[in-house]
Amino acid sequence: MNADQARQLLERALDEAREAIGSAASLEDLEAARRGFGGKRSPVSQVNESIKSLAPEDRPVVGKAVSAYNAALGDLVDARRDELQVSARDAARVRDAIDLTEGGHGRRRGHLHVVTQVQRELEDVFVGLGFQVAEGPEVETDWYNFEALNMPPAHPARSMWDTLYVRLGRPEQVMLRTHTSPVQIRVMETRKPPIYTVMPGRAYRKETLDARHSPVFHQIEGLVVDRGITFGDMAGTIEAFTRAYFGPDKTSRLRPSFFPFTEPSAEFEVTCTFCDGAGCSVCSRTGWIELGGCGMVDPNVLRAVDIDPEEYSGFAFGFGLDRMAMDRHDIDHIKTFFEDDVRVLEQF
Ligand code: FA5
Repeated sequence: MNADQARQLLERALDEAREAIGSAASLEDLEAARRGFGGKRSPVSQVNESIKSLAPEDRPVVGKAVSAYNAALGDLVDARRDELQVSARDAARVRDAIDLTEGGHGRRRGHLHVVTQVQRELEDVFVGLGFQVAEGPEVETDWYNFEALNMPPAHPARSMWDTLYVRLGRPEQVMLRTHTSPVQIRVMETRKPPIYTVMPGRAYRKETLDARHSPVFHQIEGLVVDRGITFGDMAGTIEAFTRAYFGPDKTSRLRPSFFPFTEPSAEFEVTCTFCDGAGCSVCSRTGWIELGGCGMVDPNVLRAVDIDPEEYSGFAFGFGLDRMAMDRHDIDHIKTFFEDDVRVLEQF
């Protein structure tokens, strides 16, 4: 063998090696190809053996060709090994993947909290009556929670709501809203009449927890402002809501009350859902359950938001969602809603 023949042999061998290595489908195939083209019985081994019998000037030339061949073969093997390892990892990932959506012990889906269910149902009823739904912040300023609602600083009616203040700005100027009524002001500031809106949300009071009082609870507020709105419209709306929500056999009644932001004001009650009005322990034998407060929007409130009380009148109401959920589902303590015991909540 001379130097030219040796070079041609190595070139051919490298072409064949490239072909075999490229089509190796596994690490075992690759190892077999590496041995076939670089091992003891391979063409390069033959060439290596022949170096000592070459003419002295050809020996370094062929020696370099052998080194180049070995380096190229090594690169081909390394590249193919990388490819095979990546595709083996991908295959393992697909094979071993765990479907996290499957769930280990049958499928258990959550559902809305019972108070949220009541809130959504009420929203639906009021939307059906032509109302819109609005929301406001739970942290409020004195202006929205009290002053614009016809309770100037030091007004005695402020004591109707034991307030939790937030340490922000001037003392006692920022608070957790004590009711959803401040959202009335926010709605009237941003929209001109006609206004037909309900405003559900959380309220907070500095109160001791008992069966029907919680320091955090939920209310839904209603506000109507339009031309020629009367007390009769309010009573009719409350009656329409009562029948739509509690059923056509239930009715509502109003009893005189006081709220600084409505005049006249009333408390509204609905037929006791437990005894259908016959009288039971839940309704203290009266046949009626109190839902919340209502009344005609006080002209001072309209003036505070630049609505002319000579042109427009309105009514508002606000009632507690937690107590409605309690009465509907026979739940005897309001804390049930905040303890978040799934075993209890999943029953509703
Ligand atoms: C108000 O909060 C007035 N903003 C309602 C109102 C709105 C009157 C618009 C006129 C016009 P009152 O404090 O009575 O009113 O609360 C209304 C309802 O919220 C109560 O009837 C009760 O159902 C619920 N509620 C009040 N405090 C709590 C409490 N600590 N825990 C659970 N529910 C409560």
